[in-house]
Amino acid sequence: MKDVRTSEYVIEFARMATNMYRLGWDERNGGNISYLLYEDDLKDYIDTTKVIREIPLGFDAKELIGKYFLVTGTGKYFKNVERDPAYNLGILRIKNDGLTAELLWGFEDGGRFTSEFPAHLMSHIERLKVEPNHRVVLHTHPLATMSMSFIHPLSDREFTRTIWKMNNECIVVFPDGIGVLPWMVCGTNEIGMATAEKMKDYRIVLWPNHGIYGVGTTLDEAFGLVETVEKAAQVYMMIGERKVINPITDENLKDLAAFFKLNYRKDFLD
Ligand code: 2HA
Ligand code: ZN
Repeated sequence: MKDVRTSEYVIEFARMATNMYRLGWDERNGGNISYLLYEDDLKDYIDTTKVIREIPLGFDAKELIGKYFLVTGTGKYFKNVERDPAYNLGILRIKNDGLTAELLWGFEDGGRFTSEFPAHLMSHIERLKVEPNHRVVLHTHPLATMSMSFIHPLSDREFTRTIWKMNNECIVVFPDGIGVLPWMVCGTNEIGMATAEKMKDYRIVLWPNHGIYGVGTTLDEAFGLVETVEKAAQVYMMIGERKVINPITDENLKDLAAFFKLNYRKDFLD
C-alpha cells in the first residue's frame, strides 16, 4: 500500500486548506471540508477491511451507507492540515447501520470529525440527489461575506440579487443563487437539516454572522463558488454607503442570462 499522504486527493485537499487559511477565511479551527471518495481512489492506499475505530454520527445517514469521506477533524486548524494531514484529517466510511462512521485512516491523536459533519452529510445526501457527480462540501468564514450578513436583508432573493449585481460574473457562476438561513446554533442537527433543505435548490448557503457553505463536483468548483461570492461581497463592503451611479441592472442580468443561456432563478429578477 502507498502512503495516503502522497495521494492526489489528500495533497489537493491539504493545499486548499492552506490556501483558505492564507485568504484569512479560516481562523483557529474555523471551517471544515468533506470530500466524497470512491473505492478506486482508496484501493492503492487503504485496506478498507481494517477499521481503526468507530465514531457515532449522531443521526441516521442511511442514504450514505458504504460511502467514504475525507474530512477535517474537530478542533483542528486549517493552518496545520498540510504539515500533518494524518493528524488533522480522517478517512471514514459510513457503516451499514447508517449511524456510525468507521475510521480507516487519520485522526491520529484519537480525534474525530468536524462538529459540522452532520450538516455536511445531510448536504451530501441532498446534492447527490440532484448531481450524481457531486463530491465536495466546504464550510468557511470569509470576511466580506460574513460582514455583509450583518448589514444586508437575509432573504434568498434579496441577498442573491445584491451579490449578482456586484460582479457580472456572479449570475454566470451561480445562476441558481444563494440560499440564506436565519441565525441558528451551529454544530447541531437542526442547522444541518436546514442547510440540507436549502441544498435542494442551491449550491451556496449563507449562515448569517458565521460563514458560508459551498458544494461542488470538485474541490476547485466548491472553492470557486465561495471565492466568487466573497469577491462580490468585498465589492459591496467597499462601496459601503456611497451612492452607486453605474449599477448592474436587472436588464443587464437578463442580457447576461440570455447570452450565456443560463438556467437562472427568474423569480429573483424584477
Ligand atoms: O469547524 O467552523 O462552524 C469550526 C466551524 C464551526
Ligand atoms: Zn463555522
